[in-house]
Amino acid sequence: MERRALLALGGSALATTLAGCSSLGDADSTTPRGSTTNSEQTTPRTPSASLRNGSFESDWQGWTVGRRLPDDPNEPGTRPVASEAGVSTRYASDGETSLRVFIDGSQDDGTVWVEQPVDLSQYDYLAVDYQVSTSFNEILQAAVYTGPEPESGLEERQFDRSHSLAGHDAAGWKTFVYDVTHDADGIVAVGFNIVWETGAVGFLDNVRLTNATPTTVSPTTTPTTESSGTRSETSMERTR
Ligand SMILES: [Ca+2]
Repeated sequence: MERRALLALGGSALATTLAGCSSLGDADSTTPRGSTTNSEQTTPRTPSASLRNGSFESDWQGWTVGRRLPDDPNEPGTRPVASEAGVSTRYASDGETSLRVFIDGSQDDGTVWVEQPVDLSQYDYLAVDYQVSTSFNEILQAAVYTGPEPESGLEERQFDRSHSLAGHDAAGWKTFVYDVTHDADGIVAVGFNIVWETGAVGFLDNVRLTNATPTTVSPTTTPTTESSGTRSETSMERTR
């Protein structure tokens, strides 16, 4: 448990990460990292043949964090609204950990995701388990992208946000399946978009690429995803 404490990007120079990806790296992820600049995006990344660490059981291995965030309304032009991305043991649909994302929705807008380069030519589907709710108040949206890596990074409009996290018959883990149409090297990006003027936390887990129809999970009326209470969120990336 200690190992996962304080995984992260600590974040002071927030503006530099506004539209960029922050490398979380594979080594020593317990060491807080400073903010990064957009120049890191120009570092060539080698797509792997398969998705790595899709269940977030190996800390951040394979993933980098991306953001498109509006200005903090209290400090326009100075910094973006707050956000966090962390590997959490609070809930998991597979294994023991999942991805936790927080976004301050005070501007009704903002997208935070994790991404990695993958050779997509072997795959027809991307499946992601998201935590869904019974509330009809849609605050967060699932935001998913597969395709070529844009030179200047992903933008909100490029994400598939068609699957709703709200209005389900029961709360818990639900698999959303997306067609993979890009037949070459590209990226997989999974995360959240906020559309309501409040802060919100979302969880996703078990990201997988398949060439056959993926197996899926759906919440039952008796939620089974609650942990015993002895687990806790131990890793966090905070941007301010
Ligand atoms: Ca997991």
